[in-house]
Amino acid sequence: MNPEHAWFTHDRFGMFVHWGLYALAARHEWVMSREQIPQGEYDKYADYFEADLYDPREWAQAAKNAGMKYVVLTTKHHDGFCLWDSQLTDYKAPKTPYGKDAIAEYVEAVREAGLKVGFYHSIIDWHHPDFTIDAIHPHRGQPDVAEQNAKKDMAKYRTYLHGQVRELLSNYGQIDYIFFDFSYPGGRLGSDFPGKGKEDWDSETLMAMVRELQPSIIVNDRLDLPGDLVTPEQYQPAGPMMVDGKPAIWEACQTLNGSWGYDRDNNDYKSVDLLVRMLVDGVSKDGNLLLNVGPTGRGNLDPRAIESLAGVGEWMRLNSRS
Ligand code: FUL
Repeated sequence: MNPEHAWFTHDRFGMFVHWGLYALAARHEWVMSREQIPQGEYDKYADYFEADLYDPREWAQAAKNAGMKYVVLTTKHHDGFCLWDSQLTDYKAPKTPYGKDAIAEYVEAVREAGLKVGFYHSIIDWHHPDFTIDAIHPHRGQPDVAEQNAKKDMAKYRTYLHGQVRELLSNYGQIDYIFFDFSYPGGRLGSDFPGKGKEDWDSETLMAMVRELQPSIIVNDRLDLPGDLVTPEQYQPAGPMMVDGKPAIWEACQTLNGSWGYDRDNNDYKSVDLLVRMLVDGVSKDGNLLLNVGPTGRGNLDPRAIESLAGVGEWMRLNSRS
């Protein structure tokens, strides 16, 4: 293990934050794909992105009170909307009524709270004009998909992807962790789910750039390349995880209620008891827990999430190590 990554297995517990335009729809971060919402319609959410209750200091405080030691925020999810002031697109928070670079504020607040700073970054992008329409793309049902795809050039998207990651890892000081997403089931050629894979992202070059820009960063395993850790999603592994027969660093990512993005009418919250058990279960198997919150479209944490985190915090105050 890289000794610079020792903090990660020591700290064990982090906060995942899924926040973007989908929070305004308030019914899951995949809403655009699930409901096959055309781009023109989905764009309207950007006109209402005011984020008037966005205060990343409150997020950081809630994380800290829960005993979490790092935070990982979506810079861009699959819908392609960027929370930072990217020079490579206008589809970004600074061009909404909110008008600012939300990532700059986030990084400052999290660092100030003494927590490690992480980014989640989607390598798929349903907004980019050169990103081909595939089986999960919101436009998959359109009658002229083949004609549209014939005009798209994934090489241009790749340049955009690399350029944006360069911005994120150059302009905000030290970034401790990056969670790339998404790995298509079956990779690029999975027969019942033709997707995309490391050739589409040029993952080797991307990974080399990440290491060059941020030598201490921890990178996950979703570029279709081995990373520094493995990331079981919404399940607890049966025991310590292994890769190629060797013990691996791993982190389960889990939701509070089954949705990553804000899902207003979903009351299916895990109990505090279950959340604590998941954390203990993971740590006992030498793993981390990255527990998600999905702030509302206005940027605040839902009271139900605050209550869950506070409950875990109570247990942590009596039982955690520093
Ligand atoms: C998945 C994504 O598709 C989900 O929306 C979420 O971001 C989860 C952490 O990773 O692959």
